[in-house]
Amino acid sequence: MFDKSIKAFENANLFIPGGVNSPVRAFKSVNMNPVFFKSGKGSKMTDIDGNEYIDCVSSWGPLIFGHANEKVVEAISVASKNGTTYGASTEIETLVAKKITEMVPSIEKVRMVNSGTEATMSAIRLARGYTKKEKIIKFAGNYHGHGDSFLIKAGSGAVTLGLPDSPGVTKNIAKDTLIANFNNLSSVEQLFKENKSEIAAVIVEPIAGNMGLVKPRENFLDGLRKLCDSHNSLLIFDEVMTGFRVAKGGAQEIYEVSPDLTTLGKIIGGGLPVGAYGGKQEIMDMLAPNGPVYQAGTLSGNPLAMTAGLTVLNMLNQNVYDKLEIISKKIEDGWNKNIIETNTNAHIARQGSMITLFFSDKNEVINYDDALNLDVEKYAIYFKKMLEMGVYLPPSQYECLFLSSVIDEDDIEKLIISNRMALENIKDE
Ligand code: KE4
Repeated sequence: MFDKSIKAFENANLFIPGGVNSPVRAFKSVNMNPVFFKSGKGSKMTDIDGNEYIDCVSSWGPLIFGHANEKVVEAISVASKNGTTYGASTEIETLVAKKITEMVPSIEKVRMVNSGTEATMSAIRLARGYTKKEKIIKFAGNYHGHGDSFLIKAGSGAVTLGLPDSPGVTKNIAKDTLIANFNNLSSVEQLFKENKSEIAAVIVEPIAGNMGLVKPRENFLDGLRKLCDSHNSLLIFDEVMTGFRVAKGGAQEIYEVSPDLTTLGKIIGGGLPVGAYGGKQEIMDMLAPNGPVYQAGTLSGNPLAMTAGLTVLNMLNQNVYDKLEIISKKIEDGWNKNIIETNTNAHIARQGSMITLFFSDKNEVINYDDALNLDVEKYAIYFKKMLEMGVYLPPSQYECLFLSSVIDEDDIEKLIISNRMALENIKDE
């Protein structure tokens, strides 16, 4: 079933560290060789052995309209005939920036970069420059990309591989990153008390997606807002995954809490490399060339990526989110029924089209400690069974599914039947 992928992985390992350009793709935590893909169309992906899968990862979020969406492909091919990059300004950058400010009211100005990591790294530098303070608070299990300041108790691929604190991050950097517990306001209050006026910013995934999906508890985000206001620190919402995914205005629209800065990525690139950070004009205007905080990028605002991103953003309307909700709810309900009827120790967390099926004795995961107690071995068996039945899930229990709007009724039926068979199979293991 995977002969060509196995060969391709051997070959990749000759030239690429770990055979991959991003660790989670190595399938290490699901104890199997990674699958190599050759094409995608709509809700399907095909690997180099010719196996077809329903894609439940959507490239970790960007592909909200599925693979090779006609409008996106057409827009990119037209744009590419005029060239691929100029290293100089283009009007489409302004159109994307304007669109983002219209969709996310807390963003008055926005700067484009090339990845979510660049967005979060730049946002905390800006916060430090603006507040003239040096420390930041992040949350155990949150992942904000691979910037040095964030690789402390990081989620996603870091926790997946058991590397939440990476070598290479100096003590001097690490000392300025304070760790709080997600959904635990008193852990944040305590850090503010111990570090008085030294905290530049609190950065949080408003809906955590890198320890599996963990929603904020009542008043958690509002409590962070109040703490930042009373200590003259900035609140940064890392919406690289949730932005334009869970609602047009992201998590901040759903939970009605306005951050000072927001980081974005994934969907705004329409499948091409894009990140962005934005917020209050007064803060953003601290950035060079007007202000003293420096940040730059050769391909930032690249015209192809902007074209793909704007095409996707222009297609996002309430009907899309309503459709995603119907699709996601049907899958959640079908899987919950299977969990009950197979008497499996598992439960589902969902926010819109972001879903995680947790293998756990507990009936909810609310923080990193809960996440560390998940049955990752059972998840690995489940992942493999679903893969063999033609369903592509995130190769880690510490990630989310990202469903696309092109998942149809046949896909839904197959996702529910496959889940049932995989859960029954696990019982027999
Ligand atoms: P990138 O640098 O990978 O574009 O974005 C970093 C990032 C920042 N903030 C949040 C909340 C994120 O989830 C991410 C990256 N997401 C992971 C998936 N959980 C990327 C997958 C990977 O590392 O290959």
